[in-house]
Amino acid sequence: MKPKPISTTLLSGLIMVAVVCAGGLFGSSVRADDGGPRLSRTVFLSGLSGPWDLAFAPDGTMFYTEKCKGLSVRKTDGTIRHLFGAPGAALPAGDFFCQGQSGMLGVALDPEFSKNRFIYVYMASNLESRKTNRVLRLTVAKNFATVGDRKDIVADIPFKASFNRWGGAGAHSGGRIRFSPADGYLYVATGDNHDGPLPQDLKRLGGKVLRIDREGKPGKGNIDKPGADARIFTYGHRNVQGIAFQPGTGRVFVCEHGPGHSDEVTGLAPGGNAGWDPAPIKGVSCASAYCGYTSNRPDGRPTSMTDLERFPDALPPSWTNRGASEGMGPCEFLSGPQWRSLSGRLAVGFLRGARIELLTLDERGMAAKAAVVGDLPRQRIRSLVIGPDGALYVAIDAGEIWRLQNTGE
Ligand SMILES: [Ca+2]
Repeated sequence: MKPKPISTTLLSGLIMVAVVCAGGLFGSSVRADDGGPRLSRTVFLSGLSGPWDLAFAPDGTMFYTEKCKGLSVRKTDGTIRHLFGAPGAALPAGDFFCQGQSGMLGVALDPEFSKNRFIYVYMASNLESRKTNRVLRLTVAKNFATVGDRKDIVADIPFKASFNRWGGAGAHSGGRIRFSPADGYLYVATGDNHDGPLPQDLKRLGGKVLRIDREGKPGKGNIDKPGADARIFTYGHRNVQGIAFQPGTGRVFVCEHGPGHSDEVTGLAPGGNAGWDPAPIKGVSCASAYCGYTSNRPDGRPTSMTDLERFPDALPPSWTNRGASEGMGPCEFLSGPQWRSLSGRLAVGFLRGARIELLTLDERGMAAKAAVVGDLPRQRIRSLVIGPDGALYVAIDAGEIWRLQNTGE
């Protein structure tokens, strides 16, 4: 999210999605009402440093990442142990570093964790002279005190190595990782690194959603295009921060930062192009050859998050925040009887927007309604995860993890 859009003032939590979209291309833009549901909130953990993501074992043991510290675990008796990453961890990683938006980001547990004890993290690594983002698999000891057997299952996700006109090193790294309960594959969100051609480049892994097995091998039914890296599920993304699987359908939705004019929620389909192409079109020049904050086209219109003129088959967004980009972050479906009438809604967190919205999707996967969760402190929302107890756990940049429940309706 850089540079900052002009007026960013939010009035009483209203989203400024405003514009009714021309041609009906984005019929999914809906304005949130701010009289949305109120959830009960307790602070589950505090005193953390930049918590980025969390994942639960079936018994309630919680693993969490902190961007510059690494991976830690909170056992069900409340004890905490720093497992992996920075010095002081049970297993330090000499190649781990944090810079800009990068560091120890997503975490996911293997669907068969109880049997294989596998955990996965997404982290920045300087193991090779060219820094990359990696997906690592580790094995957790029975007593949760240590991890070992590191295996780097994806080692070649691009990393923005140096500052340019558009921001510092480590920008736009994506970083969310989630296993699909429907197909058992690991989905990996990557970012465009402020690199113009990267999202539409099918040989490189930035600006993509990858879909792989637990060894890092391509999933069956991924992209089917000549020369494409077979680990790619969808391409043409800017900086996906949230991955969520719809209960009942198993369909995957991603939540993505916009460049100052629109964040997006998008339902994915194999091989789909999400329509982001910040490379200059012929006759246009952009600083550092990246048009993501300006225009990639001769007529000067802002580079579109979903360019349906140039990519008519692009994946249409389910929801778009066309008034401003507010740093859309994580997303997660609410599911289960404890959510009552809210079950099935997609919870979406915002960083700069500092709120959680609940989207109601129609049968096509398009947002039909949106509501802001009421009475929450205004904090940058970094991660949303449903725990084994059915509650929604929320990591905020200010160093806390909350537990939200529906006790109101
Ligand atoms: Ca898009």
